[in-house]
Amino acid sequence: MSATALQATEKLVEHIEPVGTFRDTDPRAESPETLRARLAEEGYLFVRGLMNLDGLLELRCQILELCREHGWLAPGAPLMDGVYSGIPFPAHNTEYMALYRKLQKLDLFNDFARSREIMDFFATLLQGEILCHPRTIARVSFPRNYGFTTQPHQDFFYIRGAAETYTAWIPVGDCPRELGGLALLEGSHKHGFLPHEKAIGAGGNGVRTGKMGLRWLASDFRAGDAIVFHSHTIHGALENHTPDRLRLSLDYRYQLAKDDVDPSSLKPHGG
Ligand SMILES: O=C(O)CCC(=O)C(=O)O
Repeated sequence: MSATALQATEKLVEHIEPVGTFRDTDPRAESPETLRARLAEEGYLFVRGLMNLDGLLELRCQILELCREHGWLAPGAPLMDGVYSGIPFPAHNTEYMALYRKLQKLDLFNDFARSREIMDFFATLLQGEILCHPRTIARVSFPRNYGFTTQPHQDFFYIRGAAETYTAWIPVGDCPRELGGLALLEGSHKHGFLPHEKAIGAGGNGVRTGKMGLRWLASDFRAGDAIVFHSHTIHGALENHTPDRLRLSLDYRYQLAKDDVDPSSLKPHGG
């Protein structure tokens, strides 16, 4: 969809323009109390090198093999570069979902959500037994497919249950800003759960943020980095401005096992 066509739609369309970068968090050098206080104050933790790199790259390889099988990769380009073939964007409900169902069955995609590094991280942060939601999500975002860019929203809109549920957004590979990484609205978790309206893009719902007076933040992610944020933290995706690269990413969710959980979080994503 062109920029002009996007403006003409009745649905919410915001072009996120970050004005600052994330503050780095290092759980090896900072105490759990410091991390908890930062999460409460800023609504997120940007953790460099949290994930196991070998596992992450193996997962990238497996997802890209599926993309190749479905004709999404440029023939002849190195697999791990994730270069788009340039075919018309796959129709969401048919072609995209046909690949996505296979992706969801990858053992590594599901096991990676419960890998030791991230479970230990949350157990230390939240001080208790952790439930990792079985509703694991992966995304393949296409270059310049602007009409499908995730709009600003709060994950609580989708997950309900305990507000103290946290998303870990993890790019499956390096993700510089031009590849369309995650951005979030600094301090927005303090505004509570806000009304959502119909929006373009993944998920199809969003929050209007223009009048909130808060700053959008984003950074370049390296493979292994993760950003963890509260279910009320408003976030969205930057546009993938690259000419030909696929952006692969994961959304995994975590909470204390003793807290309320909505049954939908226990079912697979996408039905
Ligand atoms: O990756 C995206 O486009 C959006 C991710 C997201 O909204 C989330 O992690 O909750």
